[in-house]
Amino acid sequence: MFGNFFKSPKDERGRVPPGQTLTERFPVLTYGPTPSLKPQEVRLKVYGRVETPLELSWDDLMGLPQSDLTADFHCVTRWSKLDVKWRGVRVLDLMEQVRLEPSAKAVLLHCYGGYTTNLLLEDFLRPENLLAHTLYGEPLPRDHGGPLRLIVPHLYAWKSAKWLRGLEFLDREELGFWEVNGYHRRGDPWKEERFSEG
Ligand SMILES: Nc1nc2c(c(=O)[nH]1)N[C@H]1C(S)=C(S)[C@@H](COP(=O)(O)O)O[C@H]1N2
Ligand SMILES: [Mo]
Repeated sequence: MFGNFFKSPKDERGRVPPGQTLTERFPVLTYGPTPSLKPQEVRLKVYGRVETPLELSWDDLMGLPQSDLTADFHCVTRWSKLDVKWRGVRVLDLMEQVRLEPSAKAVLLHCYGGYTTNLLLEDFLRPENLLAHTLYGEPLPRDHGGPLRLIVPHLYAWKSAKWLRGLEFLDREELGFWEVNGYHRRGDPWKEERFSEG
């Protein structure tokens, strides 16, 4: 509270995690191919440790409440971009449609193109997390993950899965693509959780 009292909203102090540099640009970071999907082709599957698996169409997603999010974006390759403006469906609004089994502890995010990344439920079920389809008021560009990507602002951006296709709920943590290849299982930029210790 007091920290913010003396700052203008755009003040950068205290917003750039250790080891990061600000950029005004919005670089594209993709490993592997960039899928090409029309919104009407997108299906979002919700499965695993859920009482009833779901498959949402684009129209289903657009029928859910729509929310705006302004959030800072931190890539583990050491660039950060402040105040990125997204619009989409909050994870918590989507999860109103989903009944998790009590054993559910984690989620593995699956993407068109084969990329995966993992989150614990406590990191996934946060009020700011968004399934984004709009960036600065325009349809989310394909190279930034359009038609649909996840945004998880409090962790490094490799957790913000582009071209999202599935949420697989699990009773234990299962590592995703970068996490298997040496990145940290959680990825908190304020703790510089860049790489796994192992
Ligand atoms: N499907 C998919 N999602 C992904 C990636 C990817 O290669 N494939 N890269 C991640 C990484 S490392 C970062 S930094 C952000 C980059 O998002 P941007 O390309 O919109 O800047 O997307 C993340 N989500
Ligand atoms: Mo990244």
